[in-house]
Amino acid sequence: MKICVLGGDGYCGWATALYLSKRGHQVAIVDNFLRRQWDFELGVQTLTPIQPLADRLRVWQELTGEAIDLFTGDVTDYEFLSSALAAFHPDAVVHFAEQRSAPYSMIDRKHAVFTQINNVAGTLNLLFSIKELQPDCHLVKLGTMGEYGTPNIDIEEGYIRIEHNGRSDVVPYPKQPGSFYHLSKVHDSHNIMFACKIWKLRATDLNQGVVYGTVTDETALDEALINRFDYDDVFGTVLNRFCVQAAAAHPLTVYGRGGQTRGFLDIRDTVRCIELACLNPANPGECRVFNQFTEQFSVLELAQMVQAAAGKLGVAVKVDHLPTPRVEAEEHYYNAKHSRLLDLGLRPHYLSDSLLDSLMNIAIRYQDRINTSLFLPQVKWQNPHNTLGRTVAPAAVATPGGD
Ligand code: NAD
Ligand code: USQ
Repeated sequence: MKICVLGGDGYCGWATALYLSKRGHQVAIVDNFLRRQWDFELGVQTLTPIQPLADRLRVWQELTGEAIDLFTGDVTDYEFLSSALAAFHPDAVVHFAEQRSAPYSMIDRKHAVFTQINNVAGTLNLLFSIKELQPDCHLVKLGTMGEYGTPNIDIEEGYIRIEHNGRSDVVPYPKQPGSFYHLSKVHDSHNIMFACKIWKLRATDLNQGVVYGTVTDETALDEALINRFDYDDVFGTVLNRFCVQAAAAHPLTVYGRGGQTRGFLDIRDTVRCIELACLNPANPGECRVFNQFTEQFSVLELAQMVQAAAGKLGVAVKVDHLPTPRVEAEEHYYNAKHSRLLDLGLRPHYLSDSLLDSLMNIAIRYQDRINTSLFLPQVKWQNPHNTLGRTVAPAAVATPGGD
Protein backbone atom coordinates (compact mmCIF):
# COMPACT_ATOMS: atom_id res chain seq x y z
CA MET A 1 0.00 0.00 0.00
CA LYS A 2 1.00 3.66 -0.30
CA ILE A 3 0.85 4.96 3.25
CA CYS A 4 1.49 8.54 4.32
CA VAL A 5 2.63 8.92 7.95
CA LEU A 6 1.88 12.38 9.34
CA GLY A 7 4.15 13.01 12.33
CA GLY A 8 6.69 10.44 11.10
CA ASP A 9 9.62 12.07 12.93
CA GLY A 10 7.95 11.49 16.32
CA TYR A 11 7.99 8.62 18.78
CA CYS A 12 5.18 6.46 17.37
CA GLY A 13 5.47 7.83 13.83
CA TRP A 14 9.15 7.01 13.31
CA ALA A 15 8.78 3.41 14.49
CA THR A 16 5.65 3.05 12.33
CA ALA A 17 7.21 4.50 9.17
CA LEU A 18 10.14 2.07 9.39
CA TYR A 19 7.90 -0.91 10.18
CA LEU A 20 5.60 -0.20 7.24
CA SER A 21 8.56 0.37 4.92
CA LYS A 22 10.13 -2.94 6.00
CA ARG A 23 6.82 -4.71 5.38
CA GLY A 24 6.94 -3.62 1.75
CA HIS A 25 4.62 -0.63 1.83
CA GLN A 26 5.56 2.56 0.03
CA VAL A 27 5.87 5.18 2.78
CA ALA A 28 5.98 8.97 2.92
CA ILE A 29 6.57 11.04 6.06
CA VAL A 30 5.06 14.47 6.71
CA ASP A 31 6.47 16.43 9.66
CA ASN A 32 7.42 19.99 10.56
CA PHE A 33 9.80 19.08 13.46
CA LEU A 34 7.68 20.90 16.03
CA ARG A 35 8.41 18.11 18.50
CA ARG A 36 12.12 18.88 18.35
CA GLN A 37 11.33 22.58 18.92
CA TRP A 38 9.29 21.75 22.04
CA ASP A 39 12.40 20.09 23.49
CA PHE A 40 14.28 23.36 22.99
CA GLU A 41 11.41 25.35 24.45
CA LEU A 42 11.28 23.16 27.58
CA GLY A 43 15.04 22.76 27.91
CA VAL A 44 14.82 18.97 27.74
CA GLN A 45 16.09 16.23 25.47
CA THR A 46 15.20 12.63 24.74
CA LEU A 47 17.24 10.07 26.68
CA THR A 48 18.33 8.54 23.40
CA PRO A 49 20.47 10.60 20.99
CA ILE A 50 18.17 10.86 17.96
CA GLN A 51 19.59 11.93 14.61
CA PRO A 52 18.19 14.55 12.20
CA LEU A 53 15.42 13.06 10.08
CA ALA A 54 17.36 13.41 6.82
CA ASP A 55 20.20 11.33 8.31
CA ARG A 56 17.77 8.73 9.65
CA LEU A 57 16.19 8.34 6.22
CA ARG A 58 19.56 8.14 4.45
CA VAL A 59 20.77 5.38 6.78
CA TRP A 60 17.48 3.49 6.38
CA GLN A 61 17.83 3.56 2.60
CA GLU A 62 21.49 2.48 2.74
CA LEU A 63 20.65 -0.45 5.02
CA THR A 64 17.46 -1.70 3.38
CA GLY A 65 17.36 -0.22 -0.11
CA GLU A 66 13.92 1.24 0.75
CA ALA A 67 13.36 4.95 0.19
CA ILE A 68 10.91 6.86 2.39
CA ASP A 69 9.63 10.12 0.87
CA LEU A 70 9.70 13.25 3.01
CA PHE A 71 7.37 16.25 2.90
CA THR A 72 8.49 18.90 5.39
CA GLY A 73 5.68 21.19 6.49
CA ASP A 74 2.80 21.93 8.81
CA VAL A 75 -0.47 20.02 8.61
CA THR A 76 -2.33 23.14 9.74
CA ASP A 77 -1.22 24.67 6.40
CA TYR A 78 -3.89 23.42 3.98
CA GLU A 79 -1.98 24.31 0.80
CA PHE A 80 1.08 22.38 1.98
CA LEU A 81 -0.88 19.37 3.19
CA SER A 82 -3.05 19.07 0.11
CA SER A 83 -0.05 19.40 -2.22
CA ALA A 84 1.76 16.64 -0.30
CA LEU A 85 -1.25 14.33 -0.57
CA ALA A 86 -1.70 15.17 -4.26
CA ALA A 87 1.97 14.35 -4.94
CA PHE A 88 2.02 11.08 -2.99
CA HIS A 89 -1.54 9.87 -3.65
CA PRO A 90 -1.78 7.53 -0.61
CA ASP A 91 -4.15 4.61 -0.06
CA ALA A 92 -4.06 5.39 3.67
CA VAL A 93 -3.00 8.36 5.78
CA VAL A 94 -1.87 7.64 9.34
CA HIS A 95 -2.25 10.82 11.39
CA PHE A 96 0.12 11.13 14.37
CA ALA A 97 0.99 14.82 13.82
CA GLU A 98 -0.44 16.45 16.92
CA GLN A 99 0.73 18.01 20.20
CA ARG A 100 0.30 14.98 22.44
CA SER A 101 1.29 15.99 25.95
CA ALA A 102 -1.42 16.58 28.54
CA PRO A 103 0.90 18.63 30.82
CA TYR A 104 2.07 20.77 27.88
CA SER A 105 -1.55 21.65 27.11
CA MET A 106 -2.10 22.63 30.75
CA ILE A 107 0.90 25.01 31.14
CA ASP A 108 -1.16 28.14 30.49
CA ARG A 109 -3.73 29.64 28.14
CA LYS A 110 -1.27 29.99 25.30
CA HIS A 111 -0.29 26.32 25.35
CA ALA A 112 -3.93 25.21 25.66
CA VAL A 113 -4.92 27.36 22.66
CA PHE A 114 -1.92 26.20 20.66
CA THR A 115 -2.66 22.53 21.37
CA GLN A 116 -6.27 22.72 20.31
CA ILE A 117 -5.58 24.78 17.17
CA ASN A 118 -2.67 22.58 16.10
CA ASN A 119 -4.59 19.36 16.65
CA VAL A 120 -8.13 20.27 15.61
CA ALA A 121 -7.16 22.44 12.61
CA GLY A 122 -4.62 19.85 11.39
CA THR A 123 -7.22 17.07 11.44
CA LEU A 124 -9.85 19.28 9.84
CA ASN A 125 -7.43 20.20 7.04
CA LEU A 126 -6.70 16.54 6.54
CA LEU A 127 -10.40 15.69 6.27
CA PHE A 128 -10.89 18.42 3.66
CA SER A 129 -7.76 17.34 1.75
CA ILE A 130 -8.93 13.73 1.60
CA LYS A 131 -12.40 14.76 0.50
CA GLU A 132 -11.08 17.09 -2.22
CA LEU A 133 -8.21 14.97 -3.54
CA GLN A 134 -8.79 11.33 -2.74
CA PRO A 135 -12.10 10.51 -1.08
CA ASP A 136 -11.38 6.78 -1.15
CA CYS A 137 -8.22 7.19 0.96
CA HIS A 138 -8.55 5.60 4.43
CA LEU A 139 -7.84 7.90 7.38
CA VAL A 140 -6.17 6.12 10.30
CA LYS A 141 -6.25 8.67 13.10
CA LEU A 142 -4.55 8.41 16.48
CA GLY A 143 -7.01 9.20 19.22
CA THR A 144 -6.54 8.32 22.86
CA MET A 145 -8.11 6.15 25.55
CA GLY A 146 -8.14 9.33 27.62
CA GLU A 147 -11.08 10.57 25.56
CA TYR A 148 -13.32 8.34 27.68
CA GLY A 149 -11.92 9.39 31.06
CA THR A 150 -12.58 7.00 33.93
CA PRO A 151 -16.35 6.29 34.03
CA ASN A 152 -17.83 3.96 36.61
CA ILE A 153 -19.03 1.57 33.87
CA ASP A 154 -17.22 -0.59 31.28
CA ILE A 155 -15.65 1.34 28.38
CA GLU A 156 -16.78 0.13 24.95
CA GLU A 157 -14.95 0.59 21.63
CA GLY A 158 -16.27 3.96 20.54
CA TYR A 159 -20.02 3.37 20.70
CA ILE A 160 -22.52 2.19 23.32
CA ARG A 161 -26.10 0.93 23.11
CA ILE A 162 -28.31 2.76 25.58
CA GLU A 163 -31.90 2.36 26.66
CA HIS A 164 -33.69 5.60 27.46
CA ASN A 165 -37.36 6.06 28.28
CA GLY A 166 -38.23 2.77 26.65
CA ARG A 167 -36.25 3.37 23.45
CA SER A 168 -32.82 2.14 22.44
CA ASP A 169 -30.01 3.48 20.22
CA VAL A 170 -26.28 3.07 19.55
CA VAL A 171 -24.54 6.37 20.28
CA PRO A 172 -20.94 7.58 20.62
CA TYR A 173 -19.55 6.53 24.01
CA PRO A 174 -19.64 9.48 26.48
CA LYS A 175 -16.39 11.47 26.64
CA GLN A 176 -14.95 12.80 29.90
CA PRO A 177 -11.35 13.77 29.06
CA GLY A 178 -8.91 15.08 31.66
CA SER A 179 -6.83 17.77 29.92
CA PHE A 180 -7.06 20.34 27.12
CA TYR A 181 -4.92 17.92 25.08
CA HIS A 182 -7.29 14.98 25.64
CA LEU A 183 -10.17 17.34 24.81
CA SER A 184 -8.55 18.14 21.45
CA LYS A 185 -8.81 14.45 20.58
CA VAL A 186 -12.51 14.45 21.43
CA HIS A 187 -13.03 17.43 19.12
CA ASP A 188 -11.13 15.53 16.40
CA SER A 189 -13.29 12.45 16.89
CA HIS A 190 -16.46 14.46 16.42
CA ASN A 191 -15.12 16.14 13.28
CA ILE A 192 -14.05 12.80 11.80
CA MET A 193 -17.39 11.18 12.55
CA PHE A 194 -19.24 14.09 10.95
CA ALA A 195 -17.00 14.07 7.83
CA CYS A 196 -17.56 10.32 7.36
CA LYS A 197 -21.28 10.89 7.59
CA ILE A 198 -21.56 13.79 5.14
CA TRP A 199 -18.80 12.92 2.63
CA LYS A 200 -18.74 9.11 2.95
CA LEU A 201 -15.07 9.15 3.94
CA ARG A 202 -13.60 6.01 5.52
CA ALA A 203 -11.90 6.42 8.92
CA THR A 204 -10.49 4.43 11.81
CA ASP A 205 -10.10 6.30 15.09
CA LEU A 206 -7.52 4.42 17.16
CA ASN A 207 -8.02 5.21 20.82
CA GLN A 208 -4.52 4.34 21.90
CA GLY A 209 -3.43 3.80 25.50
CA VAL A 210 -0.09 4.87 26.96
CA VAL A 211 2.80 3.57 24.81
CA TYR A 212 6.03 2.25 26.36
CA GLY A 213 9.37 1.05 25.06
CA THR A 214 11.57 2.40 22.34
CA VAL A 215 13.15 -0.52 20.52
CA THR A 216 11.58 -2.15 17.46
CA ASP A 217 13.28 -4.59 15.08
CA GLU A 218 13.75 -1.75 12.61
CA THR A 219 15.10 0.95 14.94
CA ALA A 220 17.53 -1.62 16.37
CA LEU A 221 19.23 -2.05 12.98
CA ASP A 222 21.56 0.91 13.49
CA GLU A 223 22.30 3.49 16.22
CA ALA A 224 21.36 6.22 13.72
CA LEU A 225 17.80 4.84 13.61
CA ILE A 226 17.24 4.99 17.37
CA ASN A 227 13.84 6.26 18.45
CA ARG A 228 13.15 9.04 20.94
CA PHE A 229 12.61 8.15 24.63
CA ASP A 230 11.06 10.99 26.61
CA TYR A 231 11.24 10.93 30.39
CA ASP A 232 10.76 14.58 31.39
CA ASP A 233 7.68 15.63 33.38
CA VAL A 234 5.96 17.20 30.36
CA PHE A 235 6.43 14.72 27.50
CA GLY A 236 7.63 11.62 29.37
CA THR A 237 4.89 9.03 29.84
CA VAL A 238 4.59 7.22 33.13
CA LEU A 239 6.27 3.87 32.51
CA ASN A 240 9.13 5.30 30.45
CA ARG A 241 9.67 7.81 33.27
CA PHE A 242 9.69 5.17 36.01
CA CYS A 243 12.34 3.13 34.15
CA VAL A 244 14.64 6.13 33.73
CA GLN A 245 14.08 7.13 37.36
CA ALA A 246 15.00 3.59 38.40
CA ALA A 247 18.14 3.67 36.26
CA ALA A 248 19.15 6.82 38.16
CA ALA A 249 18.22 5.18 41.51
CA HIS A 250 15.71 8.00 42.00
CA PRO A 251 12.43 7.38 43.87
CA LEU A 252 9.61 6.57 41.45
CA THR A 253 7.19 9.50 41.15
CA VAL A 254 3.73 8.02 41.71
CA TYR A 255 1.20 10.85 41.66
CA GLY A 256 -1.23 10.59 44.56
CA ARG A 257 -2.38 7.16 45.71
CA GLY A 258 -1.47 5.59 42.36
CA GLY A 259 -4.80 3.89 41.70
CA GLN A 260 -5.03 5.74 38.35
CA THR A 261 -5.57 2.86 35.91
CA ARG A 262 -4.88 3.14 32.18
CA GLY A 263 -4.47 0.93 29.12
CA PHE A 264 -0.85 0.34 28.01
CA LEU A 265 0.91 -1.14 24.99
CA ASP A 266 4.40 -1.85 23.74
CA ILE A 267 5.53 0.32 20.83
CA ARG A 268 6.03 -2.90 18.85
CA ASP A 269 2.28 -3.41 19.10
CA THR A 270 1.55 0.20 18.12
CA VAL A 271 3.23 -0.32 14.75
CA ARG A 272 1.45 -3.62 14.12
CA CYS A 273 -1.95 -2.15 15.07
CA ILE A 274 -1.43 0.62 12.52
CA GLU A 275 -0.63 -1.87 9.79
CA LEU A 276 -3.66 -4.00 10.71
CA ALA A 277 -5.91 -0.94 10.50
CA CYS A 278 -4.46 -0.02 7.09
CA LEU A 279 -4.75 -3.54 5.67
CA ASN A 280 -8.39 -3.82 6.82
CA PRO A 281 -9.87 -0.44 5.91
CA ALA A 282 -13.14 1.00 7.11
CA ASN A 283 -16.00 1.07 4.59
CA PRO A 284 -16.99 4.33 2.85
CA GLY A 285 -19.02 6.39 5.31
CA GLU A 286 -17.82 4.30 8.27
CA CYS A 287 -16.09 5.89 11.25
CA ARG A 288 -15.01 2.92 13.35
CA VAL A 289 -13.22 3.08 16.66
CA PHE A 290 -10.69 0.57 18.01
CA ASN A 291 -9.33 0.72 21.55
CA GLN A 292 -5.61 0.25 20.98
CA PHE A 293 -3.98 -1.17 24.09
CA THR A 294 -3.09 -4.63 25.30
CA GLU A 295 -3.06 -4.57 29.13
CA GLN A 296 -4.31 -2.29 31.87
CA PHE A 297 -2.36 -1.38 35.01
CA SER A 298 -2.60 1.09 37.84
CA VAL A 299 0.27 3.54 38.21
CA LEU A 300 1.19 1.98 41.55
CA GLU A 301 1.28 -1.51 40.02
CA LEU A 302 3.69 -0.21 37.37
CA ALA A 303 5.91 1.37 39.99
CA GLN A 304 6.04 -1.92 41.89
CA MET A 305 6.91 -3.85 38.71
CA VAL A 306 9.70 -1.41 37.89
CA GLN A 307 10.96 -1.55 41.47
CA ALA A 308 11.16 -5.36 41.25
CA ALA A 309 12.85 -5.28 37.83
CA ALA A 310 15.41 -2.74 39.06
CA GLY A 311 16.03 -4.91 42.13
CA LYS A 312 16.97 -7.83 39.87
CA LEU A 313 19.57 -5.59 38.24
CA GLY A 314 20.95 -4.69 41.67
CA VAL A 315 19.36 -1.21 41.84
CA ALA A 316 17.29 -0.43 44.94
CA VAL A 317 14.61 2.22 44.34
CA LYS A 318 11.86 3.61 46.55
CA VAL A 319 8.33 4.44 45.48
CA ASP A 320 7.31 8.00 46.40
CA HIS A 321 3.73 9.24 46.49
CA LEU A 322 3.70 12.91 45.42
CA PRO A 323 0.56 15.04 45.50
CA THR A 324 -0.93 14.64 42.01
CA PRO A 325 -0.43 17.81 39.93
CA ARG A 326 -3.48 16.81 37.87
CA VAL A 327 -7.18 16.82 38.56
CA GLU A 328 -7.91 13.09 38.26
CA ALA A 329 -9.42 10.20 40.20
CA GLU A 330 -6.69 8.48 42.23
CA GLU A 331 -8.80 5.32 42.71
CA HIS A 332 -11.54 4.28 40.30
CA TYR A 333 -13.24 1.46 38.40
CA TYR A 334 -11.65 0.74 35.01
CA ASN A 335 -12.56 -1.97 32.52
CA ALA A 336 -12.04 -1.06 28.87
CA LYS A 337 -12.86 -3.39 25.97
CA HIS A 338 -10.09 -3.96 23.44
CA SER A 339 -10.94 -6.93 21.25
CA ARG A 340 -11.24 -5.46 17.76
CA LEU A 341 -7.51 -5.32 16.97
CA LEU A 342 -7.03 -8.77 18.50
CA ASP A 343 -9.78 -10.01 16.16
CA LEU A 344 -7.79 -8.57 13.22
CA GLY A 345 -4.74 -10.61 14.26
CA LEU A 346 -2.77 -8.60 16.82
CA ARG A 347 -0.45 -10.82 18.90
CA PRO A 348 0.50 -8.63 21.86
CA HIS A 349 3.87 -8.24 23.52
CA TYR A 350 3.25 -8.30 27.27
CA LEU A 351 4.93 -6.01 29.74
CA SER A 352 6.09 -8.81 31.99
CA ASP A 353 8.08 -10.24 29.06
CA SER A 354 9.65 -7.03 27.81
CA LEU A 355 10.23 -4.73 30.75
CA LEU A 356 13.83 -5.62 31.41
CA ASP A 357 14.98 -5.83 27.79
CA SER A 358 13.17 -3.07 26.12
CA LEU A 359 13.04 -0.48 28.86
CA MET A 360 15.40 -0.90 31.78
CA ASN A 361 18.35 -1.84 29.63
CA ILE A 362 17.90 1.17 27.37
CA ALA A 363 17.53 3.44 30.40
CA ILE A 364 20.72 2.05 31.87
CA ARG A 365 22.61 2.20 28.57
CA TYR A 366 22.02 5.96 28.28
CA GLN A 367 22.12 6.79 32.00
CA ASP A 368 24.89 9.36 31.55
CA ARG A 369 22.35 11.49 29.60
CA ILE A 370 19.78 11.46 32.44
CA ASN A 371 18.90 14.89 33.85
CA THR A 372 17.36 14.18 37.25
CA SER A 373 15.92 17.72 37.48
CA LEU A 374 13.25 16.57 34.96
CA PHE A 375 11.73 14.01 37.33
CA LEU A 376 9.46 16.14 39.52
CA PRO A 377 6.21 17.47 38.01
CA GLN A 378 5.99 21.22 37.52
CA VAL A 379 2.76 21.74 35.58
CA LYS A 380 -0.24 21.91 37.89
CA TRP A 381 -3.75 21.57 36.42
CA GLN A 382 -5.31 24.02 38.87
CA ASN A 383 -2.81 26.76 38.07
CA PRO A 384 -3.58 28.31 34.65
CA HIS A 385 -0.31 30.32 34.79
CA ASN A 386 2.36 27.68 35.21
CA THR A 387 5.89 28.85 34.62
CA LEU A 388 8.49 26.17 34.10
CA GLY A 389 11.69 27.04 35.90
CA ARG A 390 13.73 25.63 33.07
CA THR A 391 11.88 27.29 30.17
CA VAL A 392 14.59 28.70 27.95
CA ALA A 393 12.93 29.76 24.74
CA PRO A 394 9.23 30.61 25.03
CA ALA A 395 9.32 32.22 21.60
CA ALA A 396 9.85 28.79 20.08
CA VAL A 397 6.16 28.01 20.53
CA ALA A 398 4.49 28.43 17.17
CA THR A 399 0.97 29.80 17.70
CA PRO A 400 -1.08 29.44 14.54
CA GLY A 401 -4.06 31.65 15.23
CA GLY A 402 -2.71 32.32 18.75
CA ASP A 403 -0.70 35.29 20.03
P1 NAD B 1 5.41 12.87 19.21
O1 NAD B 1 5.26 14.22 19.78
O2 NAD B 1 6.66 12.11 19.51
O3 NAD B 1 5.26 12.93 17.61
C1 NAD B 1 4.35 13.77 16.94
C2 NAD B 1 5.00 14.23 15.66
O4 NAD B 1 4.07 15.08 14.96
C3 NAD B 1 6.28 15.05 15.89
O5 NAD B 1 7.33 14.58 15.08
C4 NAD B 1 5.87 16.47 15.53
O6 NAD B 1 6.93 17.24 15.01
C5 NAD B 1 4.76 16.22 14.52
N1 NAD B 1 3.80 17.33 14.45
C6 NAD B 1 3.08 17.87 15.47
N2 NAD B 1 2.32 18.87 15.00
C7 NAD B 1 2.54 18.96 13.66
C8 NAD B 1 2.06 19.80 12.63
N3 NAD B 1 1.19 20.79 12.90
N4 NAD B 1 2.49 19.61 11.37
C9 NAD B 1 3.39 18.62 11.09
N5 NAD B 1 3.90 17.80 12.04
C10 NAD B 1 3.47 17.98 13.31
O7 NAD B 1 4.11 12.05 19.66
P2 NAD B 1 3.88 10.48 19.72
O8 NAD B 1 4.12 10.03 21.10
O9 NAD B 1 4.56 9.83 18.60
O10 NAD B 1 2.32 10.43 19.49
C11 NAD B 1 1.81 10.37 18.15
C12 NAD B 1 0.29 10.39 18.17
O11 NAD B 1 -0.18 9.27 18.93
C13 NAD B 1 -0.29 11.64 18.82
O12 NAD B 1 -1.43 12.04 18.08
C14 NAD B 1 -0.69 11.17 20.19
O13 NAD B 1 -1.77 11.91 20.66
C15 NAD B 1 -1.06 9.72 19.94
N6 NAD B 1 -0.85 8.90 21.16
C16 NAD B 1 0.40 8.79 21.71
C17 NAD B 1 0.56 8.00 22.86
C18 NAD B 1 1.88 7.84 23.55
O14 NAD B 1 1.92 7.22 24.63
N7 NAD B 1 2.98 8.36 23.00
C19 NAD B 1 -0.56 7.35 23.40
C20 NAD B 1 -1.81 7.49 22.80
C21 NAD B 1 -1.95 8.28 21.67
N1 USQ C 1 1.73 9.68 36.39
C1 USQ C 1 2.36 9.39 37.59
N2 USQ C 1 3.67 9.70 37.72
C2 USQ C 1 4.40 10.25 36.70
C3 USQ C 1 3.77 10.51 35.47
C4 USQ C 1 2.42 10.22 35.35
O1 USQ C 1 1.74 8.88 38.53
O2 USQ C 1 5.60 10.50 36.89
C5 USQ C 1 0.31 9.34 36.21
C6 USQ C 1 -0.57 10.48 35.75
O3 USQ C 1 -1.02 11.26 36.83
C7 USQ C 1 -1.68 9.75 35.02
C8 USQ C 1 -1.00 8.50 34.47
O4 USQ C 1 0.22 8.36 35.19
O5 USQ C 1 -2.66 9.35 35.92
C9 USQ C 1 -0.69 8.55 32.98
O6 USQ C 1 0.09 9.73 32.72
P1 USQ C 1 1.02 9.82 31.43
O7 USQ C 1 1.74 11.12 31.47
O8 USQ C 1 1.82 8.58 31.26
O9 USQ C 1 -0.08 9.75 30.25
P2 USQ C 1 -1.12 10.81 29.73
O10 USQ C 1 -0.94 12.15 30.28
O11 USQ C 1 -2.48 10.20 29.85
O12 USQ C 1 -0.72 10.90 28.19
C10 USQ C 1 -0.08 9.84 27.48
C11 USQ C 1 0.40 10.42 26.17
C12 USQ C 1 -0.80 10.88 25.37
C13 USQ C 1 -1.78 9.75 25.22
C14 USQ C 1 -2.16 9.15 26.55
C15 USQ C 1 -2.94 7.86 26.41
O13 USQ C 1 1.30 11.50 26.40
O14 USQ C 1 -0.38 11.33 24.08
O15 USQ C 1 -2.94 10.22 24.58
O16 USQ C 1 -0.96 8.77 27.27
S1 USQ C 1 -4.19 7.70 27.64
O17 USQ C 1 -3.57 7.83 28.95
O18 USQ C 1 -4.78 6.40 27.45
O19 USQ C 1 -5.12 8.78 27.41
